[in-house]
Amino acid sequence: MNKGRVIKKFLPLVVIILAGAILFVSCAKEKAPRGRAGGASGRSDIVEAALATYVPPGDLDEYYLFYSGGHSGQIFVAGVPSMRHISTIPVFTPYPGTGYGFDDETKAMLGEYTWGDSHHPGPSETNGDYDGRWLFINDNAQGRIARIDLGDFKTKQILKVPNISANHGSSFVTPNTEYITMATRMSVPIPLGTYADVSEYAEKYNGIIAGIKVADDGEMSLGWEILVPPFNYDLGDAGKLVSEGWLFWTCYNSEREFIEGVKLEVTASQRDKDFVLAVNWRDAEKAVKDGKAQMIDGAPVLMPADLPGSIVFIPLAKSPHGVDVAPSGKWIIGSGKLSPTTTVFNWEKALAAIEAEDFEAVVDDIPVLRYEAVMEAEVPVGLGPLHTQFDGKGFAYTSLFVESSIAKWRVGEPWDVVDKIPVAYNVGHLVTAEGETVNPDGNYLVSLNKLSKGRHLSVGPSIPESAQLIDISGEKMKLLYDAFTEPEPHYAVMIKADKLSPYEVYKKDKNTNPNAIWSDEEVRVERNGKKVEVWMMAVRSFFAPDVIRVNKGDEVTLHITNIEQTRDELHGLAINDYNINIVIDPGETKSVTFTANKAGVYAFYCTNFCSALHQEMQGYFLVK
Ligand code: K7E
Ligand code: CUA
Repeated sequence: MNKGRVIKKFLPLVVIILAGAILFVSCAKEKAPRGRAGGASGRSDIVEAALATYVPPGDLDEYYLFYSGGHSGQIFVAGVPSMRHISTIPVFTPYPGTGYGFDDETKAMLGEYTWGDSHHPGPSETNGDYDGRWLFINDNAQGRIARIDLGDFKTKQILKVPNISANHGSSFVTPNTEYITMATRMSVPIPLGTYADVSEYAEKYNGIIAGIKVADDGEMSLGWEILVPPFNYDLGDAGKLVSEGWLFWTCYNSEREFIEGVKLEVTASQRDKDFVLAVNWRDAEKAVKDGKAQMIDGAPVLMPADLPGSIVFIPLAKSPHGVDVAPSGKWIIGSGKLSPTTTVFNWEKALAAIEAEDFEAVVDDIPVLRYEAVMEAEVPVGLGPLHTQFDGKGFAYTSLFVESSIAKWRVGEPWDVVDKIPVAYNVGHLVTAEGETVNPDGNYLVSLNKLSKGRHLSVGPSIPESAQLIDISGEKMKLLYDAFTEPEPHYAVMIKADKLSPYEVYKKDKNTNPNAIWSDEEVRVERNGKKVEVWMMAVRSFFAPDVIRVNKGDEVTLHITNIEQTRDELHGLAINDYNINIVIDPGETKSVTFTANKAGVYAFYCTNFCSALHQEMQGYFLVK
């Protein structure tokens, strides 16, 4: 065949391909509707998924996704549906990128610890809906809870609570942010610091559950604690609507054993059922007010006997993990890691059973509701159910760790599984858009997987965690996107972007820091014996003063104000070889105190690239 003939023969085909390509490009410009099967529109699932997650340059995502950072002690912020990582909020861990843990204030907040294990972000709520004010998060290692202000995305408070050992069943927030949960995951002798051998586990070890009170300005304080049997209190949730006023925790190891050398995974799986613990927080609050609590290590601690009718166990199979309250508040959904079903409890029936004292047993003064009296359904979701979320359309989504998939099931008769999707791999938590509010959005689900097994470029043996975005707007779930984060997200929350209105600079007139300065005239150095205090200013592109003279052994405090009122004009202050790294946002004032323990000449400079002459933003710290 000569060339001419080949062209003639294939020309029609080339025209068709070109026309197809043009059509595709013009289609691609429209945002693909979510939840349509690829087949119907003639596009492949991959193209559909790409269009559904594509957020064009300059456009913004529809939701914030706040991932807990696990033992990195941080929170990661991403956008949905793009899944792009936008920011990291340091909480329990110093973070040089924002200077967190380097200035006096954040250093004091972190105290003696340089890490935490953040598991469950809990957004503040008004009438059961996210209100965009704060985000709370627990430390599973140190019995702490933190508050992040969603105005500036910064950690404002870290509260350490006495008697709590490993705060895992936290931070679950009541519908009007009255209380946040805390609970002991690993029972120990109370108060902390008491010695008793593990051979005395059943008699001398205890769990504690706690209610953390939140003031109108977000300030957290300990409301009450309750001494509970030495089980492992695991996940929690706050009741709403029908179950408003109640808090729930799952627990395992109701065998109350810790036998040295005998695996807990064996001893804690002997009983067919463990429990969900339910507590009425208003009654606990009242009991403390009525003087029923005893002070243990500075904390008001109630005994279950102080709370008749206000604390109950509900039996749940088997080695429970997640407990999740449905949007109506009527259904309390508990999942046992070793059970092939997830269990739905009817809270109206539970209230009636409490009223009628319809108990099957009493454990350490805590009545146990009769399973048959309160159980509404056992939904055969599949193997290893952990956590459940909701879509606002009458369906629930349960993560199946063992089966490595997510089950979608009907909340209501006939309580059947309607869809399943495999995930890669071994999902822990999952989150739907505003999925634990009274009013879930549906739309998207993120599967927080424990293993990623090579679905990304290899980075050696220490690998990232995987999160998969799934479209839940249609009948069938559809996988859209694989994203990765540093270790190790447990739970995440997805909040509609327009619920938040972060500010972009600290307004000068709102800066109440007594050490703030705004002009050259206020720049000064004061010496008082061996104490040197410097009021310093940073602005494009210089520091004032640009030379600081001290003597070896002086205690130096620098108060530095970034006087910029322009968005994105951050400055940093690093003093070389002195481990000083402060980042000051526009309009912000920070202080850092240290001892000038090395003589010599040390340069300081601005770490944030702030202007064309950013490199010139430097000075000298002279130590005689
Ligand atoms: Cu990883 Cu909520 Cu701490 Cu389940 S927990 S997976
Ligand atoms: Cu200021 Cu660079």
